[in-house]
Amino acid sequence: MKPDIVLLERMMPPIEKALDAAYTVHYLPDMPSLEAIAPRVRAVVTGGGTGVPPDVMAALPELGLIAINGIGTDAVDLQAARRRNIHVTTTPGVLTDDVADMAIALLLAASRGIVRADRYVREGEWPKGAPIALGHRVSGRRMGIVGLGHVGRAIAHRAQAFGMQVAYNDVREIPDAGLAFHASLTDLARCSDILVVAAAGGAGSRGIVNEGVLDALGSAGLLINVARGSVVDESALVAALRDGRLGGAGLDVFAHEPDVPAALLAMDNVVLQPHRASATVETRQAMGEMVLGNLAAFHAGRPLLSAVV
Ligand code: 8YV
Repeated sequence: MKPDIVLLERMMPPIEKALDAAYTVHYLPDMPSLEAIAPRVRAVVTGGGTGVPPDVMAALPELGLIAINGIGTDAVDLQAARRRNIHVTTTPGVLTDDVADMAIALLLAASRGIVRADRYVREGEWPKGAPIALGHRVSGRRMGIVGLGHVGRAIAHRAQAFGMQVAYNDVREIPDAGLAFHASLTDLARCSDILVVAAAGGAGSRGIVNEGVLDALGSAGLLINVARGSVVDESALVAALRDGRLGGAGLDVFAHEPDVPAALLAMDNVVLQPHRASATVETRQAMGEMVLGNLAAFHAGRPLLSAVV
């Protein structure tokens, strides 16, 4: 008999096909209750942003594995997992480049007005000779990176190739980083034209990009977020953009996904993405294979491929 697993977030079709071949998959949003299957479920699969709601974790007494299709663990109660001897796995390494690419895509799109200009062409404004605002140069500008993990470093590498000056803030200085370190996030923002959020979500980073940081970035500054909406005080961000205290933003993540503040939808100095930084065929395939590998190892009693708990 195939083991039962609970799926909390859809995956790409070939991965779901492989899941279906090996497991009886219960897609949580389609289920009225977990009660009937709960005693048989030893593993759940979820996304980094979705995580596992506490009531779902509590409803599965035999749970032994939470396989995250992503690197963020902030939406899973890791302490509860440790207490209950539940393993938690992620998909490290394979999505770093795509997330860094998304940061650069948002940076270019917001700086050069790519989305606005696309609309200008589609809406027939070009032949009319309607005025369109100039963009801003990216090369030579100063980028501040919030969180210099794997993704932060990959963003730094790309920004340097664009001739940007890169500095960073993290909980502590990273000796071999080769980049200017600012112990204060406000100082980093003051010394940056563009602030890129690449820090892990969770209690330690909640709201660290606050009103003071946004004001330090200033009215010509640009905020890019490819990490977690929770790292930025979203109300302060909306207010700063509305009041012209911040120049623009490129956002892939939000505080209450999939809800995006209505005020942002009306701003054309803001570029919005629906949490898609790792959403390429190649990366989602590689992530899905890691999830499949972790599930198979767990059910066979072999060592897990990429356990964080
Ligand atoms: C994914 C993410 O979009 O890695 C993460 O933590 O949030 C993203 O890469 C997500 O995990 C898939 O839902």
